[in-house]
Amino acid sequence: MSETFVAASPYPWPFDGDLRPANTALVVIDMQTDFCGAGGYVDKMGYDLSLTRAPIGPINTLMGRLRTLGFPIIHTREGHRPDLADLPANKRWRSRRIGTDGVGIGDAGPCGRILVRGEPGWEIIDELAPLPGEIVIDKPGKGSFCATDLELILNTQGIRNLLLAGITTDVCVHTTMREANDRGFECLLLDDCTAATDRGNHEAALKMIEMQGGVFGAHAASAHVLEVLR
Ligand code: C5J
Repeated sequence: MSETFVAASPYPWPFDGDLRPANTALVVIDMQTDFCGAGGYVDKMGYDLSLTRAPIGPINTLMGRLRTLGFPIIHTREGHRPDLADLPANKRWRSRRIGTDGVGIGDAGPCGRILVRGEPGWEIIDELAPLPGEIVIDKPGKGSFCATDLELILNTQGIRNLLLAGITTDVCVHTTMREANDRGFECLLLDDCTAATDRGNHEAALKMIEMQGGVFGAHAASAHVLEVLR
């Protein structure tokens, strides 16, 4: 078997050089209007949308190349049932503390009810819309494994390596990376294909990965992935 390694930190990734479309998926996390669109949840909370929109271009480029090469693309959406039966009271309460109007998850906002499945704000943005046949995981939490069938799907498809993109680096992407790492998946978080609502948090989230020899996996710029896929 020929080995392929991405120039990553803190180690060339994946650990064993076994990087193929049959065992590697791109996971694009929560690129929804609520997290990066005008009038969505993050916008309403008053954060700088240019931060969470920055990964759109790099994800598009990488996703296009990976699709051409036959790598599976998996998308996730954070959201709750319209009856809010899966929305913990503390999550809702905390979300209502941000901003001045007391509006939080489950309440009506400019893009419909915030983080509620089926609402305009919950949709994945047009620029990164899933293609027919691509897997979309609906998750009620921050991690992509909690209360979803993601692990079953990855194991059934023989996928062991995960390229992680999306928003936000410090919350849903990191939680997913940690959950995946504990399940034995080999993770690479993509620096320019992820972003947080705070630049320092993004940088800190990258630095955390480098501890203990790569405590949750590794991270790299998407250019380094594109280099080895040529
Ligand atoms: C958050 C996410 N931050 N996708 N969700 O609430 O990171």
